[in-house]
Amino acid sequence: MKKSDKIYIAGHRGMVGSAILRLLKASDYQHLVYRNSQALDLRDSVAVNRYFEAEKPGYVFLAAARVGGIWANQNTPADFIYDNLMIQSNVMHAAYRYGVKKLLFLGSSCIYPRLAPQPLKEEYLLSGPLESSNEAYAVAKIAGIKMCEAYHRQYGCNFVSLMPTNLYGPNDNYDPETSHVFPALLSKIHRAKINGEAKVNIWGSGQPMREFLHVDDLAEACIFVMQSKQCPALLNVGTGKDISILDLARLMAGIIGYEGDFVFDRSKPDGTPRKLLDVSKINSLGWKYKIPFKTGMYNVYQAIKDQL
Ligand code: GFB
Repeated sequence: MKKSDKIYIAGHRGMVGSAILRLLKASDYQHLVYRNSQALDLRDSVAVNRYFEAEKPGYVFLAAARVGGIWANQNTPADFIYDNLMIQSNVMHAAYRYGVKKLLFLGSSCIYPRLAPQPLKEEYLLSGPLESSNEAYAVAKIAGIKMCEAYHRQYGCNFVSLMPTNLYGPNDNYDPETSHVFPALLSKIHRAKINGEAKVNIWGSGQPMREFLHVDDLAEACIFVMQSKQCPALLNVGTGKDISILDLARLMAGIIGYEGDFVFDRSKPDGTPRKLLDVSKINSLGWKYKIPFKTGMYNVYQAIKDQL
């Protein structure tokens, strides 16, 4: 991928897409194209093909998706499976039809079986039942991975899939109902401090383990993989370290300066007990995360606290 190549970032306003766009601009890629969802609804195959016919990008970062935390996934599974299947299928098929040189598809660590051995290796895909709370999203993303492989096998398309762990960073979703745990707890603990509340509500038991990667590290991994001549069809990307939800809350409280207690709302789901990624494959290719968790968390909080 040269600086002068035309690069399409699908989902450029989302947390991942905007991080990729930021890094491409900072790295002096001069021919970046993108459209917001009002101008181009990626669920509309006619509109997507018209866009590809007009733009004919050389490279595509497929970061457009319907995403959300455990509660959104559990309550709106039809939206998650429909939107994600439509978006990814339209973009991949148009990328094939209009001769895209390479496409990078973004999935998620929830594609792996609920109780697969940890850390999760790429080869564990489809080796067991999925976590029920986000099965619709996971099945859509697994279909995307298989579509990349099928288009490679039948048409020789250079389509690869990257599976990030839980993410945090700029441009996250802070809605209390639909957000992921990182922004949700950061917001709840901040507000508890400001309002002098004695307790903060943690959904579930606080025992599940989660791994968190800064989205700027993910953006670097995406460009690294796009530039790689030979890379596996499916690659995990993460830090290889995880933390319990309770310890995450305690770490956040330390950074925010909150000294209250935590209470557990067991009416909310825990989801997968653990989903630590094995990142040895991408590490062996030469990419490793850089942003230490506590530093990343501190920087995110400083940037967002006045808006919480
Ligand atoms: O990040 P999260 O919503 O999704 O929840 P997953 C992670 C854990 O944090 C769960 C707990 O055990 C939640 O019960 N948690 C505690 C909270 N307090 C809160 C809170 O206030 N809000 C939220 N949201 N969680 C997602 C998938 O699973 O992982 C997505 O549903 C995607 O599809 C994403 O794959 C990466 O980590 O469980």
